[in-house]
Amino acid sequence: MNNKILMTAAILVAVSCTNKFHEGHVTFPSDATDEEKIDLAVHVVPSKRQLEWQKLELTAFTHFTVNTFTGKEWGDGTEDPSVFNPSDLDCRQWVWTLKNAGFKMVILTAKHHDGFCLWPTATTTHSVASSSWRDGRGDVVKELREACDEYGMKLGLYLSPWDRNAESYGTGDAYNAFFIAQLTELLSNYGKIDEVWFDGANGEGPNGKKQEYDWDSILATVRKLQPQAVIAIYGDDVRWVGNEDGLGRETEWSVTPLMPASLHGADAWNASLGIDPMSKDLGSRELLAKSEGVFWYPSEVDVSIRNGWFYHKEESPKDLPTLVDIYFKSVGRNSVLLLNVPPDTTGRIAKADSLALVGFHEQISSIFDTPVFAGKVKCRHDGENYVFSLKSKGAADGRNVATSDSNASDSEVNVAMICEDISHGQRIEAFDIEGLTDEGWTTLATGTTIGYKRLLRFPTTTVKDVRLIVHSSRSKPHIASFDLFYAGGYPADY
Ligand code: FUL
Repeated sequence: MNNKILMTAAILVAVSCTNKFHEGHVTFPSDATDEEKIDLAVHVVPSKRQLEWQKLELTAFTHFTVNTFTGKEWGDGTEDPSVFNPSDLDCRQWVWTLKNAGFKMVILTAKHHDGFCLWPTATTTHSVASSSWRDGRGDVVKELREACDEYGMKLGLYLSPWDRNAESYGTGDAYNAFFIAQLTELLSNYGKIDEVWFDGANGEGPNGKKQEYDWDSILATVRKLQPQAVIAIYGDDVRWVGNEDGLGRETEWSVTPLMPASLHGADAWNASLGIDPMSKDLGSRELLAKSEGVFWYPSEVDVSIRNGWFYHKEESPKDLPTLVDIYFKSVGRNSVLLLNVPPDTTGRIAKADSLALVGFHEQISSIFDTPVFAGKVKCRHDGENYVFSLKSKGAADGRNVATSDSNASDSEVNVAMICEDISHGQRIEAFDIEGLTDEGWTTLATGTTIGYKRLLRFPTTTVKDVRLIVHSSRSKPHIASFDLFYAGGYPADY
């Protein structure tokens, strides 16, 4: 081989190294420079199941158990199973209501901290089989499964690791075997499960002992039985956003040095970086420089439509502006929204909650169904910034566009939606949205991260054209879409 060929081969290797994508996580070489760390972080991409999950955008929780009937938020495990007696359980009504409100998955609390199981498990008598509901022959998980199949809804399951009823809780191996047996039943007998939710809330057992979980075996059970399911919170696919208020961060990185708590050494790793799921900064360049690796660990925003996670008749659903605000601050901040809609004591979603969901869906649809500006994006580099403008009229995906010729007339806009193509990782760090007004190009909104989806609201402005200026990106940005909308007078105060 002559020198020229050798050099070409070396360049090809170098190029293919920087272009190599890492699914899920990457460990930095010990001698990596800060720049090399950034470059590696850019090439961390979601796994297939993480990507599918991210696209759902709207997912729902249904918190339902003995607490629904006792009025508690955390049962203590001493509840008499006979208190569980919904008079008119109707999972079809749950799924129909959620489906019509735009939700793509429903996650049921198959077992909450009180240990009561909503399916007739062989692992304990503390379940629906001991309740008076349907003479002990009912199975909520099965009924929900059937309703999901009927309406084309994905199903996820919440199984609380903390169990205040199980005698073995806190003993280590015995409880791990019990927990894995429950998980095995749920993941073997109820068809395709797309998300498994392991709550971070954990307390001591009745004997005062803290349970040492065998997370390796627990996660391996999910991977073996339902490989397409994402594992949330105590899992390495989906990260708790860090609050229960419906708030994603203004700067929300899906690629982060935060090590999922279920992985070995996570406590020490995260402590050495001074971070936890609630930290404000989970992805800055400074943090990457201190870290030895990064994870694709995207944020899920869990919040309840009411104050409590369980139904309490004295509580009411959040009002429409609050729900729409939550949408903008979760889905619109690079997160999946997991909105809890708790069934009531009849076993149905209460009318007030259904109406709140109808209003929410109508408002979101009225804003986003008809973009004012949309189309294929054209990118150029002006020597300093990447500038994206809209190449053609009409939305790339065939939706109607309110202004058929964006150059022909002035149009009012007050909402922007930008999406990065995250199959190339997450890259953008700072951007402006500009509109062409009678005074020339004017800044409409400013932001930091984009990720899967970023929504911004700004005062209504009349513009002839729009463009996105990316001031800072970790590598060449890949914009999947850039659309502008007019939300009536709705977000006028932002
Ligand atoms: C928390 C739990 O303690 C709450 O009861 C609820 O299930 C929420 C989603 O997670 O950690």
